[in-house]
Amino acid sequence: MKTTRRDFIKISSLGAGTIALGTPAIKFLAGADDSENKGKSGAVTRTPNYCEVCFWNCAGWVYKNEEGKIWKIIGNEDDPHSYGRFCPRGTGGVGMYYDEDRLKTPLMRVGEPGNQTYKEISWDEAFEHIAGKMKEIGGKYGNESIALFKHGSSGKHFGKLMSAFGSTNQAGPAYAQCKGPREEAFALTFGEPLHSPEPLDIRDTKCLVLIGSHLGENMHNGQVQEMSEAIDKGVTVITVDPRLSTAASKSKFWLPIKPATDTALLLAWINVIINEELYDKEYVDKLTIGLDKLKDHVQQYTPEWAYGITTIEPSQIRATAKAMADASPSVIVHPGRHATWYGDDTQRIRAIAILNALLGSYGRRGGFYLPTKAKLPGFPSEKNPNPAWSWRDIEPEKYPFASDGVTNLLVDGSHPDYKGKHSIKAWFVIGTNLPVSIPNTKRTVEAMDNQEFIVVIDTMPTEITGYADIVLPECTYLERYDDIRVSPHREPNIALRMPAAEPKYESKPAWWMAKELAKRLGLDAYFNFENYSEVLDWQLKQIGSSLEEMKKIGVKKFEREFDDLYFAPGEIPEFFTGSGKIELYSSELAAYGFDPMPVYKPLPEPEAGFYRLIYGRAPMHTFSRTANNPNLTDLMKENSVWINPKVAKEWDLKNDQKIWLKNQDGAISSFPIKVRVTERIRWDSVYMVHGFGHKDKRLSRAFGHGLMDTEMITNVLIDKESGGTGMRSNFVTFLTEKPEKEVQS
Ligand SMILES: Nc1nc2c(c(=O)[nH]1)N[C@H]1C(S)=C(S)[C@@H](COP(=O)(O)OP(=O)(O)OC[C@H]3O[C@@H](n4cnc5c(=O)[nH]c(N)nc54)[C@H](O)[C@@H]3O)O[C@H]1N2
Ligand SMILES: Nc1nc2c(c(=O)[nH]1)N[C@H]1C(S)=C(S)[C@@H](COP(=O)(O)OP(=O)(O)OC[C@H]3O[C@@H](n4cnc5c(=O)[nH]c(N)nc54)[C@H](O)[C@@H]3O)O[C@H]1N2
Ligand code: SF4
Ligand SMILES: [Mo]
Repeated sequence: MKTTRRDFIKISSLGAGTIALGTPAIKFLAGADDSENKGKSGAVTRTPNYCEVCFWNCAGWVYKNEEGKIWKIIGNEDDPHSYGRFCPRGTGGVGMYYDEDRLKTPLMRVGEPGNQTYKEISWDEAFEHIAGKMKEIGGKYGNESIALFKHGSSGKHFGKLMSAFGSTNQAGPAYAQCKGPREEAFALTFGEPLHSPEPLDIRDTKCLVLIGSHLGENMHNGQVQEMSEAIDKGVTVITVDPRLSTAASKSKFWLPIKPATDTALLLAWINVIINEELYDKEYVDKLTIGLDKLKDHVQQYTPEWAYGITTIEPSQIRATAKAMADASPSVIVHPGRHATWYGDDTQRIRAIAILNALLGSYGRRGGFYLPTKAKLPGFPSEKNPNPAWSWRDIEPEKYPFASDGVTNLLVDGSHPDYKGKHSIKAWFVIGTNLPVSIPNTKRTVEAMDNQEFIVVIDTMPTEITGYADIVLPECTYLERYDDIRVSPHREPNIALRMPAAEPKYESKPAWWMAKELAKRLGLDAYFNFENYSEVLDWQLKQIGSSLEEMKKIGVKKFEREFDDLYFAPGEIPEFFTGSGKIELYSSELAAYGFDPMPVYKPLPEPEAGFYRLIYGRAPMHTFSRTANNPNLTDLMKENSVWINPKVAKEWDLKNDQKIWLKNQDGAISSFPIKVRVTERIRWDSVYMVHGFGHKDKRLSRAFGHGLMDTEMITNVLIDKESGGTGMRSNFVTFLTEKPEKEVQS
């Protein structure tokens, strides 16, 4: 039966469990339908914004009703990230604004560190105290000893403040807990990382290979919509996943691989494509380097060899290799995004990059297009001082290919067991819930306990705020200006975020906090504006627009400067690699003592009675940030643990039964989780959605609902090239009785 876009979208929402479709406020991928506004009085107003519920940053319109209350958010039709439609989380962003559990005032810890009692203080007191501490700690150990952990738009404002203060010890989970290894693997192969949104020409592809990138549950909007379009046009989807994901259920081929063995499958595919001469000869000949070496290298990796490792039949491996080659060059072996799986992640994604190179998909229609972006000049400001050292110096030999701050390296430099010269003594944390986003929470907490001072800037009382000496309440993205969104895409485009309402309670935007702190640190010159709108207006005017114009249109697209969305026929481009070619064999990796071509290395297996813990996304939630959102908890209030019927039978587990989990290191979950017995998961693994099982009681809807996967992730396999933290190396067993354990909040 032919699948239509409508089916795909419907199924992707049903596949993930219990959600009520059609509630007026939240529709799945709600369109930019304005009809509800027709006939209303002129008092209905709309302001442009781009969504912060996830980092796809879709641009949309925030509507206020006749009473001036924020009422709904819909997509902006000119926006290439959303194509005018929002996902349930984006629509539900309204709930973030109305959440009555929000942080409301600045808070200061009362009493000893570790004591979680806070008193309300004024903004003035907060800034005086923080600036005093920064000067004191900076004076004792150097300004570099103050680190910044950040994620999201508001992190950038504190990034500016810290750089002006003299610390480039800045990092976010979007690198070492997410796409770090992928970025380095693509940079090593093609000379450039992929960035976000990834330049995948999904709408024109003929074959899409998803290797644990579960589009449909991973709701990266533009990609999901382009995939739906491709499905309408009859694309061949090949999904490699130990779980029958939504995408797998829509695929021509589902390869239910044994987890942790993907590199073996990728190498076998490379073997078939080279040996059966299925690769794009002209492209490989002219644009790449190292084919002969690669050919020799993969002779050992036959489909028959891979079968014993991956459990995927050789005939399936050959058939899928053929399907990719038939579609070449309009084929995408999806690079994934959350790439930190098994500690061999740069190498695994190098295999993906190599496969794309052999298929000639990079720079070709239906493969990877060549993105472009608007050139928005920075607001004039003082030059930053040169710090004496930075995150790389914490462990100079480690992670030579890391091109961005490594969060876990900052944790290492903050930990009491650190013996080097470059200790971290204080943390600023903005927009990231570190105890749940960085694996091995115990170590993160030890590092925090070892700090002289911690400031957390958040919108909600999530776990991280409990470790702060000072908590600063940020207003939501619906109540503030932030930087213009400038992202790479098929055409240059920009989007505006502006406040739709005044900040609720005493919350404030991060740009204002950074500016106020700068004032008290004598760094005013770096923040020489009164309101952030001045910065935006100045920048926009440099590129022929203005704040006034952007307030009306929200998104502006520009012409592409050159007609170079794809390589021209016969063109031999130069790549930013050492050789100027696409490197099938990487001399750079070899020079640093790493495998120049990917090698399969077996990983530890679970003991009897234990199952590999794998995790992923649900369409209606983002990480841990939405678990308390009233609109989204209505759609899904807790996660469940997927268990294969064979295993459930052995353990006598029933659907909806509540169980606790224990991992290989004896870590026991704080809360129980409901069992979901399903054929959709292999017998050797269990699966859950990340982001539930909150431990802070101030999150009234999220506290104690479901289980936090991070609690079970104590064994971390670090990618030696990039520093990415592999998190899928943990094994759990089931406890059917409530364990003796105190739950702390
Ligand atoms: N176990 C496990 N760990 C993971 C993952 C996983 O799947 N499982 N996924 C990894 C991936 S891919 C990523 S990208 C990271 C994500 O890591 P994080 O971005 O740390 O994820 P969240 O859990 O959503 O935490 C976001 C925090 O920012 C706050 N926040 C939200 N909006 C704002 C705002 O506008 N201003 C401010 N100041 N704060 C705000 C939220 O309240 C919350 O405390 O996690 C990584 N870690
Ligand atoms: N709704 C929603 N969408 C999101 C987010 C969100 O929080 N919510 N977060 C966004 C962010 S920042 C990121 S990084 C992306 C992450 O999303 P992706 O990069 O697309 O996916 P992952 O989370 O790595 O992959 C999860 C899938 O990998 C499968 N898997 C587990 N182990 C293995 C294995 O060994 N081999 C293979 N082949 N598959 C395996 C799981 O069964 C699951 O289906 O999602 C983005 N989109
Ligand atoms: S994909 Fe959804 S949550 Fe993410 S930015 Fe777009 S609308 Fe917001
Ligand atoms: Mo991510």
